[in-house]
Amino acid sequence: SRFEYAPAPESRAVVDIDSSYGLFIDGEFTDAASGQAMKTVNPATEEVLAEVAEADEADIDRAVRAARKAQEKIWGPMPGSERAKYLFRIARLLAERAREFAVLETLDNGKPIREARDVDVPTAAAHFFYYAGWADKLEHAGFGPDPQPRGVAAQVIPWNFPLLMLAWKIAPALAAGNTVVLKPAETTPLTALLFADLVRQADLPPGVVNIVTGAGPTGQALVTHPDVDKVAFTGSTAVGRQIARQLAGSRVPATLELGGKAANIVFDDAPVDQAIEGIVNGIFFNQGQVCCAGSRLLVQESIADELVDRLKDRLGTLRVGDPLDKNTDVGAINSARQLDRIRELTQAGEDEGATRWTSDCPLPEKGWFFAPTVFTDVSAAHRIAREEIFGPVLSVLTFRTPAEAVAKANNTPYGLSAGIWTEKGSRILAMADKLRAGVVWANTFNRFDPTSPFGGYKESGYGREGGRHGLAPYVKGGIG
Ligand code: TXE
Repeated sequence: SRFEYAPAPESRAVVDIDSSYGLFIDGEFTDAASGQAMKTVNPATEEVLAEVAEADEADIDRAVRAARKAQEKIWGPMPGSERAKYLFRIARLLAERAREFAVLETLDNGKPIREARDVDVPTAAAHFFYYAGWADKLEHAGFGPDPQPRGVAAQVIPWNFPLLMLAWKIAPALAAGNTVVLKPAETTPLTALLFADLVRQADLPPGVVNIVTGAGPTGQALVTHPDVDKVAFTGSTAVGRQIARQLAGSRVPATLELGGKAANIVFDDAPVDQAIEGIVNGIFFNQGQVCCAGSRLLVQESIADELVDRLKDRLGTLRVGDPLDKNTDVGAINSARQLDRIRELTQAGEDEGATRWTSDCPLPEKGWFFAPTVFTDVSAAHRIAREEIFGPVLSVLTFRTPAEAVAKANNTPYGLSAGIWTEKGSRILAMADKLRAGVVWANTFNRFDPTSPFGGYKESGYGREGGRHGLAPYVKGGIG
C-alpha cells in the first residue's frame, strides 16, 4: 500500500545521548548554579531524551562575563584571517559529523530525517563556510575601512530549525569579531549542546561561544543582561514585541525575526506540476513549522478547482510518521503545546465556516502528529487566513487579477515571504515590487542560501540575516 513503511534505517545508535547535560560556559560544561534542570522529549515517541540544565540570572551573568573576556582579550583583537580558520574548521566538522547532527535533530525536533540530513545540517555548515569567507574581508563589506565588532551578542532561537538558526546567529557574529551567548529553545536544546562539543573539538578559545539552556525566563535574563551589546531573536511575535519594548531607549540594538503568513500565489499560466510541488514544499516542509511557510495559497479563480483537486491527490501520497524513516514526508509536531495550538486554529476554521479536508493517512498512536489539512471557502476575515498556525495546514483563497492578488497577499500584519508561480517574467518582477515581503520566491519556495539576506517587514520583525547584510547587525554602525 502507499503507506507501507521501510524499517527505520537511521537509528539513534548513530549518536550518543547523555542522560543529562550542563551549560556550556567558558569552554566547559557546568551545572546550573541553582541545580535546576528540565527534560527534553522526543516528539515522535513522547519519551524523555535527556535532562538539561536550566540557567538563571547567575549563570547568564557568568556566561556574559566569559564572553566579554574572550571578546576583549582574544577574539576581537584576533586578525580576521585567524578567525576565518576557526570558522572553516567548524564548518568542516559540521559536514564531517553531519549524520550525528541530523539524527539528533530529528530525535529532538521530530522533523523527517531526510530534511534534517538534506537541508538543516548542510545549510548550517554552508553558513559557517560562507561567513568564514567574510572574516578576513570585512573592510570590503561596505561598513567603512575598519569595521569593529559590537562586542557580546545575546542570541535566542526557536525550536523549528534548532541547528540552522544557531548557525544563522553564530556564524556572522563570530566572523565580525563578536563573542556569543546563545539560548536554544527549551524543547530542542540537544543539537546546540552537540555544537558546543564540536566547538571544543575545533579548539575555539573558551568563552567565544557559550550555550545556556532554559526556557522563557532564561531567554529574558539573557536579552536584558546589562552587559550585552547586541540582541538577536527569532521566535514568536509576542515575545519579539516584548523584547523590543524592554530594549527601547537602551544602547542595545535588536534583530527580530518573527512570525509570518506568507501568500503562495499561483497564476493560471503556472507550470502546474511544479507549482503543486512548490505548494507542498511551501506548507508541509517541517510540518509547516516554518516562519516563511506558504500558509495561504492564493490561486487564480480559473484554475482553482482543478489545482486544489490535484493538490489533494498529491497530499494523499504524503507519508506521516516515524521521523527516522527515510521515506517519511511529514514528521511529528514539536510539542504537545504546538499541537494544541494547531488543533485550536483548525477548529476555529471549521467553526467560522471554512471547508476542511484532511488526508486519510494513518497516524502513529504515540507521539504528536497532525495529518495534512487543507481549508477551502476561506475568507480573509477567518482566523486561519490571518493567524500563523505553524502546522501542516493550508488555507486556500482565490483571486482574479494580479492587482487583487497583491492586495490579498499584503492583507496581513506580517511580511516575511511570498511566492509567485507564473511563466511571465515581467509579471514576476512587477509583483515582487509590490509584495510587502522580505523574501519573494519565483517558481520555487522555501529555498535558503547563505548568500541571500532573509528577514521581514511589518510584524515579521526587522534586521536581515544571511549574505553581506547579515554582518550589519554585528558591526558597530551597521544597521540592525
Ligand atoms: O515561541 P517563543 P513559542 C511562532 C509560532 C508558534 C508561536 C509560539 O506561531 O506557534 O510562535 O511558539 C524564548 N524573553 N513561532 O511559544 O515563546 C523561548 O525560550 C526572551 C514563530 O515556542 O517566542 C525560545 O527559545 N526569550 C517562530 C524562543 O524564545 C524568550 C519560531 C522562541 O519561543 C522569552 C517559533 C522572553 N520573554 C515560534 N519567552 C519563527 N519566527 O520562526 C520565550 N523565549
